[in-house]
Amino acid sequence: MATKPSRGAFIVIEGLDRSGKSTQAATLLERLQSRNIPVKFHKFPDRVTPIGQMIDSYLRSKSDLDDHVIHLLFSANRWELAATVEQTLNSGTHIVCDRYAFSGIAFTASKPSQIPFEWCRTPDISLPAPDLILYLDISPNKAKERGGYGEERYEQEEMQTRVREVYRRMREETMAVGSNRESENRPQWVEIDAGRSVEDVGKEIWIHVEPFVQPSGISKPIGRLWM
Ligand code: 2DT
Ligand code: MG
Repeated sequence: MATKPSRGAFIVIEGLDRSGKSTQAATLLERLQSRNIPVKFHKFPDRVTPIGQMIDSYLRSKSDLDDHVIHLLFSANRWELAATVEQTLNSGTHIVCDRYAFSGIAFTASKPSQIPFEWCRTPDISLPAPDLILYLDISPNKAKERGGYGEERYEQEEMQTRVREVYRRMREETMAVGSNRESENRPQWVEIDAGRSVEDVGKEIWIHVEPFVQPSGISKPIGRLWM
């Protein structure tokens, strides 16, 4: 019988709209479940909670909010699930999460209002940190070719181009923060070329995920964002 992992792995999928996050999250979930590996799925924004409903209304342009306010709501939407995330991981169940704090920073910092990067980062400080960030990289041009963007806020090429720049910066900063510390405490940021076929991207994702979901589990404590 497989021994219970000391804790589950926290795996986040990030990327531009139309980069294939949801498809790949579903594929990964299936892969894990078919191997009887315990896993739970989260997606941010979680549009179901009262805060999530405000976010949903904003994204569908049914309401307008100050850029700072909506940023704080996105962060609060993660904080309302933070305790659950920790409990799930500590119970030995892995988490696959479609978007997290990195989306929060990338999108707000890309707005014309030019809110400082550091301000954007602050509300998410000390949230449970992922062990692995799978960043699905695609050019906004190529993403657009995939049947076009939807009707929601932010789904325009110009915005997506700026968002990609901020993701690049975060990738560097995530590495830099980690480099001052024990390498085993560093969240791993992996960039995946998402312009390829669903199968190829899925295969590469699995190569990166497999070491994190071994029966021996993860022995290091759950990290905190940017600490
Ligand atoms: P989906 O298309 O994945 O439902 O996302 N966003 C998301 C933010 O601006 N801040 C955040 O903190 C998060 C999690 C990205 C809806 C949009 O919301 C953006 C796209
Ligand atoms: Mg979207």
